[in-house]
This record gives sequence, C-alpha cells and structure tokens, in this order.
Amino acid sequence: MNTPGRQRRWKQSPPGSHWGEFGDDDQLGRMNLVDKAKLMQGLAEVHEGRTFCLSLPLDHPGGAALNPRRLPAQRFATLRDGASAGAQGFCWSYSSEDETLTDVVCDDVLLMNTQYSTQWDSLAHMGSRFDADGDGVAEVVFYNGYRGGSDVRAAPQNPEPIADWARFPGPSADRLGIENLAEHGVQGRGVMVDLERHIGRCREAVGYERLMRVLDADRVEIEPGDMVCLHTGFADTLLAMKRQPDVKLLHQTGSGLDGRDGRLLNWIVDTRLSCLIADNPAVELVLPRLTTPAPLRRPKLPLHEHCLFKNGIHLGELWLLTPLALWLREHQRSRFLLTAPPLRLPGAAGSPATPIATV
Ligand code: UVW
Repeated sequence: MNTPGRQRRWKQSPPGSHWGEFGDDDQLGRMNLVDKAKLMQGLAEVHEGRTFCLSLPLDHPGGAALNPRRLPAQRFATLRDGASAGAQGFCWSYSSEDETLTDVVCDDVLLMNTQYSTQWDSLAHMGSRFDADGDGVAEVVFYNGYRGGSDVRAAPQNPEPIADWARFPGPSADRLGIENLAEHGVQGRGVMVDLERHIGRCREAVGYERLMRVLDADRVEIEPGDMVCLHTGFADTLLAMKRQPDVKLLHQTGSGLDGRDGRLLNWIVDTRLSCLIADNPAVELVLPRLTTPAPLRRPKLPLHEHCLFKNGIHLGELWLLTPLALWLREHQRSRFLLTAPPLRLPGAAGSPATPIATV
C-alpha cells in the first residue's frame, strides 16, 4: 500500500522496471501473485501424494572453487563436556549439573553463507547504481527505490573470532530481506521447463526463440503467479562430483537464460510469472566479457538486474530439479505443488531452502 501524503522514494525508475506495481512500499514483488487462488491451483496438481526434495545436501557444492566468495558451512557443537560426564566427549550431558541425570544433548552452531548451496535470492541481494532521485548522480538503490546504506545495509564481514558472536549484530537489510518471503509463505503452483530434455547438458544461453520452442514442444503453459523452474541438469552433475567440484567441467555444463536478450526479459515480465528458479548457479548464464566495445554502464548479470532490481522477481538457484523433471517427463506433466519457504531470518540477503514438490 502507498502511504498517503508521503513522498515517493524515487523520482525516476529504471527503464523496463515496474516499481510501484504492488504499492510503493511493497517488498514482495511478483510473489504477491502467489495468492489463495494460486495455492488452490497448486493443490489441484497433487494426484499421487508423492514428494520430491529439491535441495542439494547443503554441504554441496563442496569447497569454494565454484564461487570463491562463498565459503562452505562450518558446524560446531555449542558445548561439550568431557568423557568424565559420561557423554564420551561428543555431546553435552546433564550429568554435569547432577550426576543422577541421564540426558545427553547435541546442539549445533552453523556458520554458513546463506547462498552457498540451494538458495533463494531476496530482493536485497542485488541492486544497482542508478539515479532514482533525479539529481544527476547515481546512488545505490534496490527494488522499489529502497536505498543502499539506509534501507539495505551491508552486514559486517565474517565475525572473528567465533567467540565474538555475541556481539555480532547480524545482517541488516531493514527492507527487502528474505523474511518478507518467509512471512508470505512460498506455496503455490510450480511449472517445470525441461531445458535439458532439448538441449542436453551443454552450455547454451537460452534466449526467447529457443525458450518458446521448448515450451511449444512440451506444451508447457505458464500463467500469472506460476513459479517457474528451469531444469538444466547442472545440480545433478554437481551432486555426482561428491563435493569435489570439477569447476572446468562445470563451466561447460548446463544451459541458462540469456539475460542480454531483451525479448526474453519482456516475456518474463509479460507472463507475470512470480519467480524464476533453476538448478544452475545464477538462473542466467554468466557470459564471458564482451569482445566488442560495450556501453559504458551495464550490469554484469542483466537477468538479476531485470528480476531482482527492476521487477521484484525472486530467484532460486542451485535447486536439485533432475529427479522431479524426469518423473514429470515420464508422466507427461509439467505442473506440481511447490512448497519452498526460505528461513525467516530478518534482514538476510538470501536463504538456504529445502523446497518440496508434491505431485
Ligand atoms: C551472485 O553470484 C552475485 O549471485 P547469485 O548467487 O544470485 O548468482
């Protein structure tokens, strides 16, 4: 909803954007389209009562070679006591309070990059340097004109040492954090687009023409509010590498959307899909640097810019889609019930996810 009498957060919005579509203060974007009716459509796709876990084990990919900014999770016990307490030193025992108590307890502390493995990107994940206030100078802004540095602030870097965690203020996207998605609930109709079936696992940037051919061939229809899943086979290849990712091979594996194809970007907006999900690391294929002269200012990840920054379309990445895609292929189906809440972690730029498909 718009707050009456309050000045808009922006004087100009980026070309191709739809800021204000769901109200000037909206923080959910196109997930607003996942409403009661969409959930009922999702439920109507359940015929077998069979579920698929769409998450990789969260210790995958393994190491940091696939994305050096994203370190693997480290897990610690909160507290152990020694073998003297009768717990063999691997967990905590109430016997340290009272020798007659028999309970033993395991608790974990997890130090994890929220976007290391199967994940949601929040709308605070990526913004742009854009002149929203029209003063001729670009500032850092996010979806619906939320400002970098005030509405969305960087979390402090890794807390060191771990003992200082008590003082760690936590992530700090006051607006657009992933908790908005969690509070809305992520449950509705999923639609599988099986790119691997037509392209195989070779690297190909999928533009509008190619995508339309795939949708036509498989008779896939996408309606407003659908959560669209793109199966490329990438996560399945990654899983088979058993946490020892062969990055050279992975960089040649699997298709992804071509974020430089304007027709594709328009299609994403015009279909009114609610979010885009893929089993690859970025939904789009991150292309090598241009060899021809490029315009001075441009995004490295144009599909991220178009979805997260301009149109409030959440992205899901590194989901494990192959078993579900193969089952749907075999049963000549493309639709299913998708239940995929992120963590309700206030202010986080992204979240691990353990999505479930029900068919
Ligand atoms: C980046 O790597 C910037 O983001 P993502 O995980 O969304 O692809």
